[in-house]
Amino acid sequence: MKSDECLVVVDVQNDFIPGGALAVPAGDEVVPRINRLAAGFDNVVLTQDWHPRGHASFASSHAGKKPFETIELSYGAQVLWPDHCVQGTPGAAFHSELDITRAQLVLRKGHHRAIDSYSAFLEADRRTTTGLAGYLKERSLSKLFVCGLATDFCVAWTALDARAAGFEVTVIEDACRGIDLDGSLARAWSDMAAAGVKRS
Ligand code: VGL
Ligand code: ZN
Repeated sequence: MKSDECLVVVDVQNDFIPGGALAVPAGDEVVPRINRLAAGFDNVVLTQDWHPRGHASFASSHAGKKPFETIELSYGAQVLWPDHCVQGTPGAAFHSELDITRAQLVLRKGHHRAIDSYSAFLEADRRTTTGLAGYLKERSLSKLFVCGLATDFCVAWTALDARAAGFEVTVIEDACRGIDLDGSLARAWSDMAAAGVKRS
């Protein structure tokens, strides 16, 4: 428990839990683990996937497209998802057993209709920032411990962008669960290792 350390809890929201619109297998298992972890940190930040209706990452926004297909958007390839984490809906809410009382910041991302954001730092156009790096730097939180859902999407992109922004980053594997779409989980771990993300 050090004052330069921060636990970053990624997207532990109902739609990513079994029964939700974009369920991550065994996603619920991270909840008690994260609650235990959070009790040991002075600094805790949560992220929340927070899309407007008709978001560009939803298959339903593109005629003839189905979830899990990939299309080209102005900024590049985009996987299409079922409608999920729509602002203000129960699916976008945090899991009811996630203990968020000690969280100091809830960073919402993916709120621009035309741009997705797996990363809590940089949106999918790779230009628009969320402001999180500035927040953490102003608070001198240089060592980040990342957990949550999903390992191979929002956790991995967040960890990679955190490294690129100069943070020391550890992903806590047993407090994450992945989607694993066409080998994405193995790819995420090798990309993170190559970028100097620690795995614990
Ligand atoms: C996520 C796909 C779409 C995630 C968010 O939290 O990993 N994945 N939106
Ligand atoms: Zn999303």
